[in-house]
Amino acid sequence: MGAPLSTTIAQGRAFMQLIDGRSVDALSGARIDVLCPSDGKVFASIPASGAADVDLAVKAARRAFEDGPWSRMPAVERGRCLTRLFHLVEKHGDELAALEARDTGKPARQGKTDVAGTMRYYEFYGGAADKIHGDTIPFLEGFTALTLREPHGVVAGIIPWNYPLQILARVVGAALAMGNTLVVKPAEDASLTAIRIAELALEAGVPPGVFNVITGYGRDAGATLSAHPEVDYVTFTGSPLTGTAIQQAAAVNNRGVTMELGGKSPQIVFADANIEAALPVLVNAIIQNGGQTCSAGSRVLIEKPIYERVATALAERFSALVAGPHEADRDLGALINAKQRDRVAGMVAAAEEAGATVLARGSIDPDAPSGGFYQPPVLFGSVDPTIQLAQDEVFGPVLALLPFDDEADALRLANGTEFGLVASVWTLDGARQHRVAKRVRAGQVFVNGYGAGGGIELPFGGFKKSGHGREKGFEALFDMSATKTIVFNHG
Ligand code: TXE
Repeated sequence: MGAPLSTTIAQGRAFMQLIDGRSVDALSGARIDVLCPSDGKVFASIPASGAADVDLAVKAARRAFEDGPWSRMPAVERGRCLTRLFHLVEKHGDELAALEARDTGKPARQGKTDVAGTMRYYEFYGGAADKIHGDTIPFLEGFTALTLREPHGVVAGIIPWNYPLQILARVVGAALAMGNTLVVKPAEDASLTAIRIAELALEAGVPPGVFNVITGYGRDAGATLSAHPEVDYVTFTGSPLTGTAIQQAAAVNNRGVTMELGGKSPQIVFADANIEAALPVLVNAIIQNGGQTCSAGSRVLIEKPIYERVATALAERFSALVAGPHEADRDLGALINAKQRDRVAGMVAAAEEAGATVLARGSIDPDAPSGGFYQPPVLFGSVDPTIQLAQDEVFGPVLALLPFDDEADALRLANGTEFGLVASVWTLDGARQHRVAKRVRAGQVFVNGYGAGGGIELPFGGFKKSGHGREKGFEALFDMSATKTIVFNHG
C-alpha cells in the first residue's frame, strides 16, 4: 500500500509504537501508510502490528501490573504523574494540535479545542486519583466489613479515529488513575498523537510498561488484543458492529467491557423555545468534526407550528457552510478517509432515493486539494422517521429535520431508534424540561443547550445499541476498577 517503508523513513516520518517504554517497529517490519485527509497524500507511516507484537505489549503491561510499582503506588503519586502529563500536553499543545489536524483532516481550531479537552482529562483524573475510596458497611456483631476499589489489572483500550487525543485521554486518565496498566490500540487512520502522548507519559514519570501503544489494523492487532487471555478489561469506542466482535472476543475470557458505540441523537425543539439561541447550537452539533462525533445531534425534531421558520433558518445557515483543508480552518474539514466519504455520500443518495427533500447543501472550498475526502453538509427536511437517514448513524455532516405534533409524538420519535446516547430539549416550560429529560432514553440530556465545554466531569455513555458502561467524570473510575469486600472477624 502506498509508499514503501524506505520512502517514508527517508521523509523522516516513520513513527514507532511504544512497548515497555521503548519505541519499536512491528516484528514483521510491516507498515501502514498514513494519509492526510485534506489532500489524500501519504505523509507518514506507522507499524502494522500483528499477534506477536500484541503479545509483547500485553506481557509488558502484565509485568508492570504484577511487579509494580504502579499498581501499589499511593494514589496521590499516580495522580501527580497524570498532572505532570497535563503540563506536558500544555507545553507541546501546538505540536499536538497540528499533528491531530493533519492526521484527521479536522480544522486547525478543532485540533486546538481537542488539545484543551485532552488537558482537562489529565488534569481531572490527576486530581481524582486519590479521591476514590470504599465504604465501611454495618455488619454482624464482632465483624468489620469494608470495601476497596481495586484496579482490574491490564486494560485494553481500542480507540477510534474521530477524536484520537480526547478519547485516548478519557481512557488513559481513568485507567491509570485507578492503578491499571494499559495497552492501547489507536485507529489505523489516526495513531500519531497516541504515540506522542505515550512518549510524554514516560517523560511525566509513568513507568515503562504501564502505558503501551500498539499500532495496526483492527482485524489484526485489535482483534488479537481484545481476545488476549492476559487482558483483564476492554474499553472500546467505535461502531456497533466492531463492538459486538470485541465483546464476543472478550467473552471468550469472560472479561468485562465498556462500550461506547455512537448514536442518532435527537434535539427536540418545542414551539416556545428560544429559537435564536438554539439555531447556532443545532448547526454546530452536527457540523463539529464534520459530523464524525458519536454525540452528533443528527436529528432535529421540531414542533409543527415553528417547523417552517426553523427549517428556513437552518437552510440559510447550511447553504453558507464550507468544507476545506485543515489549515484553511473552514466550518468543517475533510472526512477521515475515502471509505467514510463514500459511505456518507451513499447515505445521502439513498435518502434522496427514499424521497427525502434536500433543503440545503453547503459547499467545498474551491481551493481544497482534489485528492481530499470532502463531503459538503446536507440538510434534509420532513424526513420519514422510518428511513435509514432517520435511523442509522451517518457519521457525516448530514442533518435530518422531523416535524412533530405534541410532546408524546416528540418522545415517540426521539426514542424511536435503536440508539440512546445524547439528546436535548429546547423549551422554556420548566415542567416539560423535567418530564422530557426523564423520559427520553439517552445517557446524557441537555436542556436548552447541547454539549457543554467538553463535559469531562459529566458521566457519558449510552442506552440500547449506543453501548454500556460509563466514561468521563468519576463514573469512569468505577468502570476502571472493581469493588473488593474485606471482612475482619474480631469477635
Ligand atoms: O469503525 P470501527 P470504522 C462508527 C461510524 C463510522 C463507522 C465505521 O458510524 O461510520 O463506525 O467506522 C478497531 N477487533 N464509528 O470502521 O471498525 C479499529 O482499528 C478489535 C463511531 O472506522 O469501529 C479502530 O481502532 N478492534 C465512533 C476502532 O476499532 C477492531 C467512532 C474503531 O473502528 C476490530 C468511530 C476488531 N475486529 C466510528 N475492527 C464513535 N462511537 O464515536 C476494527 N477495530
